[in-house]
Amino acid sequence: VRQPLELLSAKPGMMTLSSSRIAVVRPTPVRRDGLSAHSGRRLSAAQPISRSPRAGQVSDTVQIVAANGGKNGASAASARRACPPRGGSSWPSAMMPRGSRAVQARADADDCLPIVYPPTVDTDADDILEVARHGIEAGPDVERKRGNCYGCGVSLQTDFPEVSGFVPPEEYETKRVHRQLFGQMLCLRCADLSHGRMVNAVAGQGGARLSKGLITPVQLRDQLTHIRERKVLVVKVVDVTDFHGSFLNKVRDVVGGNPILLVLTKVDLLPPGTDMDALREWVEEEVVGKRRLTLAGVVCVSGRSGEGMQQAVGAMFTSRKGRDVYVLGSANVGKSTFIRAALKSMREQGNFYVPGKRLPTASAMPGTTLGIIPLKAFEGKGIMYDTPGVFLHHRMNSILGGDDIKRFKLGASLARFSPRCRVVGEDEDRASFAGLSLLWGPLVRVDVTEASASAGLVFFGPKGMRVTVVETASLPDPAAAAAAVAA
Ligand SMILES: Nc1nc2c(ncn2[C@@H]2O[C@H](COP(=O)(O)OP(=O)(O)OP(=O)(O)O)[C@@H](O)[C@H]2O)c(=O)[nH]1
Ligand SMILES: [Mg+2]
Repeated sequence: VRQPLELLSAKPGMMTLSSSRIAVVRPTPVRRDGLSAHSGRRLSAAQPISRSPRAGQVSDTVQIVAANGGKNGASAASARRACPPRGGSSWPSAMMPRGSRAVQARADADDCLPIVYPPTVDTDADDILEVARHGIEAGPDVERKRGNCYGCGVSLQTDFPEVSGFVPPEEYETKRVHRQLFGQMLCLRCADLSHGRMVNAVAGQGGARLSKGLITPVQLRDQLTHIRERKVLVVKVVDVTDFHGSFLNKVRDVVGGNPILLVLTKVDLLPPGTDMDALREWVEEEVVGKRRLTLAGVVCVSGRSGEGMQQAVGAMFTSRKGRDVYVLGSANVGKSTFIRAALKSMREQGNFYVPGKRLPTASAMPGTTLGIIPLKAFEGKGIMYDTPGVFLHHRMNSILGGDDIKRFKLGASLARFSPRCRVVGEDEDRASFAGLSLLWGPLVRVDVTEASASAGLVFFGPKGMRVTVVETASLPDPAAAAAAVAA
């Protein structure tokens, strides 16, 4: 628990949090029919996701959906600055909640994660931010050879096994002799990633320092600059569990006037019973109504379960009108998985010219795809391109290293937590959440300064992160704690 938090969009229905500051939670009364008690307007699509924290209680509900997202880079910076170095179970005592032993014991007993735990950020905070914001050329050059890895698109090299694009020299030579350097070889990193290992290739990701062979976020993004000069269909992939955080607000700067088909993916992670029509309606309101972004369509899919893929493929065929298709979005949203599922769906519909093997690598490590990967997905000339994800430094999965992403199961289905107003270790509920703090795993702290007696809090997040209620007064003042760390 490093810093206070900020509630970024104090709208009823759905909110995303960044690692910044939350001061007051002001719940909006919700009528039983799902309309706002204030305006009578229909509430957001998130409304049907959770009706009330407890059966029969419908009013005054605040929902917080997903722990990642948000926009506040400055506070992410200070949060990182407040992090002790790796190996830091030696979290300074000033940062520990008073009575944290009791909390810890209870947490262990409940099989929770430790409540006070520094993410293992192995970095100098200023380095990461410089890289994330301005991009600094990555360390010593690695001489890369002709040919690309079909999994991640990076050009091949035969000298540094620990760097992306490595293939053994003998294998490279054989393929070169047979003129099979393009679309035929998988680099060692991709093989590792597809076996579940979290191998990073991007400077700044999880605090990785600039070093040999790491690619910078700017180098990745620069590969997208030609898209606005071409006439193409853009498939913009957004992670439904982190809608605002993964949205890429400046998409028009990247794609120019090209038509955009919006794909909301990972819908399998939403709680059962989520109303997809309401979700789509809410998204259209967010995107077309508020951001004035013209869209060719909105589809909700799961690249993992295949749900919605037929509609997505249909929408793509209708909207592309002979153009090539670029699939883009922020890092780790599920672009490569979407492409794999789209190609599978096309093959199932009898399009056997679509490749069935040597497909882009998908993995839980942000920065899996490092180069543009062309795929012959359409009969005739049409090409579908997988692209490197755009790194957004505020996203939780950019801040955390690969091991912690795995440990907190950030990509796992959203579990629902409806904590009672009961402080850990006490026998009775408090009158309201006012004056209490909710510790969501080791990553998020919500201090509630005002709340009515009937206000409940419902959290949707990774199963590995439990919610624990403590008194705010038992926690250190965040500013003082940060100062103590700095000292
Ligand atoms: N549950 C679920 N997980 C998904 C879905 N789509 C992708 N994932 C997971 O999300 C993670 C990232 O998927 P990728 O397809 O590699 O994402 P990407 O956008 O290509 O990532 P980069 O190449 O790093 O930018 C992987 O762990 C996938 O298994 C989905 O529809 N449902
Ligand atoms: Mg990818």
